[in-house]
Order: sequence, then structure tokens, then C-alpha cells
Amino acid sequence: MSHYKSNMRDIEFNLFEVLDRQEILGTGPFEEVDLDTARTILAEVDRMAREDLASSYGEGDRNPPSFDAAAGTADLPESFKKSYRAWMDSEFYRLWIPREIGGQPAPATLNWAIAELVLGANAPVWMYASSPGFASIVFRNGNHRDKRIAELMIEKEWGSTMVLTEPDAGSDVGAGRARATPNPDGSWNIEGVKRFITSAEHDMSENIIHLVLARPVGVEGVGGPGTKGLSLYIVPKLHFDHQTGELTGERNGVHVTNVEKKMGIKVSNTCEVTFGPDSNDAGEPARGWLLGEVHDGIAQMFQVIESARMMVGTKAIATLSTGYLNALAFARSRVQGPDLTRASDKTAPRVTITHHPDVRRSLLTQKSHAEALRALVLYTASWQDRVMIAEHQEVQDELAERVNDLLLPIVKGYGSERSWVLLGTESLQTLGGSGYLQDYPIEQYVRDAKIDTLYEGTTAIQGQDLFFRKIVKDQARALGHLAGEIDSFVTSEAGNGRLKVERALLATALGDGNAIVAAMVGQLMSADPAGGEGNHIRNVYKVGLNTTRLLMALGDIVCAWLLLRQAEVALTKLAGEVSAEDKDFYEGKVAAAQFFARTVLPKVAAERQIAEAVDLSVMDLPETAF
Ligand code: ST9
Repeated sequence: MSHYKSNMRDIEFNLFEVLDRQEILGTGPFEEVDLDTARTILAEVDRMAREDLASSYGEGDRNPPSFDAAAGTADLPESFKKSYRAWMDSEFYRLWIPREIGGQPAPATLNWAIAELVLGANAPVWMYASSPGFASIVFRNGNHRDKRIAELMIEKEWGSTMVLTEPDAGSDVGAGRARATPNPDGSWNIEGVKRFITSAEHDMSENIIHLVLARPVGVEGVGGPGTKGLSLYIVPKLHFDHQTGELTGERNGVHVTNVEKKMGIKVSNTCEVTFGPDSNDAGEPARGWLLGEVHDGIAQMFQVIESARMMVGTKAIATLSTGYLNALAFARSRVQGPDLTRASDKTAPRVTITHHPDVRRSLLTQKSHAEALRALVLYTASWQDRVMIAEHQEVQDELAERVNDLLLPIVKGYGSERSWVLLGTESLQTLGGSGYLQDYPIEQYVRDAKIDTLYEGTTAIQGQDLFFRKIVKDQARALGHLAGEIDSFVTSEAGNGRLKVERALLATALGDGNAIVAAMVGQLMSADPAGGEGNHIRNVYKVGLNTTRLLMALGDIVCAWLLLRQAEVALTKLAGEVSAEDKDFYEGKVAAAQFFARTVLPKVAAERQIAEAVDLSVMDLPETAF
């Protein structure tokens, strides 16, 4: 039986009952993907995810690739390769990529819905298969040569990687020391050691294209300190003819020098990669080509990172969702103890654990969060749809870009934190001691989901990104828009009287969220010594003590709003004729929204108090006192 339990009903509810994606399917840039096609694709990906992709999930964990240092290889289990092949052969990746390189673009909402199914079933399949996405970035930013390379990456199904991190440059990408020196033929020699490089070695494609950040040296005007001095290079594992794609038989000086042993997603090879000759100056140089012949590496790499952060958030919620549905299936059949009302009666019949209040609390906690986070991913994607439509019309939808940017750290940071914690504290816990066994998939889910709070920018980085870049630098334009939308919901009559209490709770939480932002802006301004007496640069620490708090509080508020919007839709449906199955579904939507509003939102007030009262005592504590 498949470990993966998808929630197609909720995915379709989001797409077609809340976000009304049927209005854009089959139109504009999505001309070739109409509603029927979208539904057929979703059904097929769902089947494939539960069967072909999920089938190798456990095997990849129990028998992960092992690194052969002499050969520099880390071959994947056959079962995993079969899952990967099934996904690649479906060619659904073409829905992501531009027409010019063989794509058939679909709305981002449809693509992220598909992504959820694949990521929930077997996330490393998606990660190894993201090369067409990388090719899109190469195509978008590249010159004539690079555009051809992008085509070849897709035609030949080569693998790809994003290469930023170094042993001493993780969150601080700008501290990277890898260097690039120009050659007379227009190529560059790359030298340095990179770490934590996903998919840098495997036996599923004949070549791998690395997109490498390195600092150009010896060229006037480029290559300064920090991230802005980094350029992005296309560095192949094996050299090839840039026109035909034929491998020249020449090995490039790019060598995997270690594959990490990890807590989870073990089948996803996480590699140390050494570029250029070794410390004895032996070996071939690692030659690469500057992407687009412009020194704009960090901005180019962030095009990849933005997509990857969305991917990580989607992976996290996909895992929470299947974790919840596995816990629910267990709870429905597990008989244990009497009903609490008959606890003192030793002869009382034993009941399934779904009768116990604390199990119900736990299940609704899981359900409401999984569905809230799915709503968050797909709502964010709906702004990406707007960006795509505008680009197709050759205009810019600045608001859509800004709101998408604002939501990304919430999807990634809030989504991954809530998912990994709830998988452990609630989903696994529902199974009692059995949850700790490999007989059930949840212990693997917990291990596999932990990484989501770490890679592609830790939660701390997401919190800083949210406040400094997406709120302060944006002058709160996107935040103002979103807060305005939430405000109109709370002041509306949404829910026909049944959501009155919840709208009031949301109004209070929105006020508290705004107050946290205001407090942090005040703290930031007081850190400007030019601002006058009482101002001190150290006050910026107060902001830093609050950034993760703000990330989580805004996540709670936005998620509550999205769930309540869904409850409003559900209540409207319930007022008409619905099947028994739909009645249960819609009642479940209303219950999840009410539960989330009543149990999560009141906590935002406490976060506000803490944020406003933050002082410098934590920073004043001598390190030796920790
Ligand atoms: C990793 C791999 O963890 C994990 C698994 C990968 C799985 C791969 C498979 C999936 C891939 C999907 C690929 C598909 C592709 C696409 C498909 C499309 C169809 N937003 O604030 P400043 C830029 S890899 C946008 O001064 P610092 C911006 O250009 C490791 N841009 O930063 C900015 O200039 P300006 C992941 C942003 O203080 C410039 O950076 N590692 C954003 O110099 C400088 O900004 C990390 O994620 C943004 N949010 O550096 C690193 N932020 O201001 C985490 C910055 O002029 N660390 N830029 O616009 C950070 O993010 C740091 O905050 C820092 C700080 C490095 C940015």
C-alpha cells in the first residue's frame, strides 16, 4: 500500500472553488492548457505520485546511495531510478518551461498543485528532475550560446545543480571564496570547494550542468566583496559541443569529493564538489562560461532560489498533509480505552481513538494547518499566475511581483517550521509508540521534513528577508495591500453570521500583527544614531530578536484569513444542494477554519506583547554566562 495519501479534493477546492483558476486556464499564456486538460493532468499526476513515485520512498531511505571515493560516484537504488524515469517520461515538466524550449506553460497554481503531489510522494524525484527549471533560468538570462545550452539540457535530460554554499559561506553567501579567472577563449577557470550541493552526482543522466557562483578575479570593475561581486557560471561535469551537445570525451575539473550522510532525504545526494586542480595542483582545470556574459550572479541565482524556496515550502506542507492523513487513518481504526465520559466504568466498551478529545484536538490541529498551508502555497502561486499573464502581455504587474515576494519567506519559513514541528508533535504522536516504528512512514516524514527549515535559507534568514527586504525595503507596499485585503474580509459579512466570532478574532490578530511591525520599525529607527537622543545602533538587535517572531505571527494571520475565506465558500455551498460526501468536506472546511481561528489567533496577542517588550538583556549577557 502506498505511504502517500494525497488530498485531491482539497487541491481541487483551492484551484476551482476558491481561486477560480478555470477563468485563466485555456487563455493567454495558458492557451494550450484548458480546464479539462488541467483536471486530466492532476488526476494522472495523483495516480503516478501514489503508485510510481511513492513506491521507492522507503527503499531510498533504507538503502541510500553510498559514495565511492575512488570513482567519485554515488549511484542511486534501481527502484528510485524507476520512479525518476516514470516522472521524466510523463514530460509534465514541460508545463513549467517556456514554449521556446519545448514548454507548454501552465499557470503556476496548477504547477504547484502538481508539485505538491510529487513532493509529498517522493521529494527527491522532484529535486533530481528540476533540470528543466534550471534550463529556463539559463534560457531567460543567457546569450545565444547559453540559450542553446538550455535547449540541450532539456533535449538530453541532463541533471543540474545550484552551487552557492561553501564550507565557510552558508547563510552568508557573500563570504564565498571560489574564484573565476578568464581564459583567452572566453571560458573561465573556476577554483574552490563548494558544499551541500544537491544532486551534484548520480547515475541518472550522462551529464550534469552546474550553475556556480564564483568571484571573478583579474578583471577590472568586477568581482568586489560580498554577494554583489559574484558572477554565475555554467560549468559542466563533462565537456560537450555547445551546438550539438555531443560529449567531447573530455572530463571537466569538477569532482565530487564527498557525499554527506544525512538525517533524512537520504536518496538525494548532497555533495561536496571541488572545482579545479587539487591542493597539489594536479588534475584538469574546471572550465565554465559566464551566464549571459554579465556579472550579475546573485540576482541570477536568486531566480533559482525563489523557485527553490517555494518548492521547499510546498514540500513541507505536502509532507504534513500526508502525515495528517496517515495519522487519521490510524486513529480511525485504532481501538484504545473507553470514552472519557465512561472512564470510571471498567466494563465500558473500548472505542477508536478518534473518540478521545485530545486526539480530536490533535487531528484538527493537523488538518487545519495542512489545509491552511496548502491554501498559502496556492494563494501565493495565484500571484505568480498574474505575473505570468502580465509578462505574456508584455507589461509588468508590479503589485503581483511584490505580494509574491512578500509571501515567499512565509511559504518557506513559516510553512517548513509548522510542518516539521506538527509532524513530530502531532502526526507521529497520534500513532503512539507505533509512530516511532519504521512500519509506518511518519518517522521518515519527520526526518525528511526537518531539512526544510534549513536549506534554501534557514528560518532566521527567512525572517530577516521578510522584515528588512519584503517590508522595510518595499516600504510596506505589499504588506499594506495584503493587510487591506484581510481588513476588508473582517469588516464584511462573510460567513452569514457563522464566522462572526472568527472574524473578530482575525481583526484583533491583524491589529496585533500590525503592532508588531510598528514596534519593529520603531526599534529600527531608534537604531539610527542620526535620529537623535536615545537612539543607538545596538537597538537593531531588538529587531533581530523579533524577526522570526514576526514571520510566524504573519504566517498565522495570513493562514487564518485564507482558511476563513475558504469557510465562507464552503458555507455558501452548504446553503445549496450538495452530496453527502461534499457536505462532510465543506463542514470539515468550516470546522478547520473555526478551530484555527480560535486556537491559533489568540496567541498573536502574546507575541505582540513580547515583541514590544523586547530589550537588550539577551544581547548584554556575556557569552560565558550561556
Ligand atoms: C540550497 C539547495 O540550499 C537546497 C536544495 C535544492 C534543491 C534543488 C531543486 C530545486 C530547484 C528549483 C530550480 C528551478 C528553477 C526555476 C524554475 C523557473 C521556471 N529575493 O540583501 P542583500 C539578491 S542552495 C530576490 O544585500 P547580502 C538581490 O539581487 C543554498 N533577490 O544580501 C540583492 O540585490 P538588491 C541556498 C534577493 O547581505 C542581492 O541578493 N542558500 C533576495 O549580500 C544582495 O542582497 C541561501 O538561500 C530575495 N529574497 O547576502 C542563502 N535577497 O538588493 C541564504 C537577496 O540590489 N542567505 N537578493 O536587489 C541569504 O538569503 C542571505 O540573506 C543573503 C545575504 C545571501 C541574500
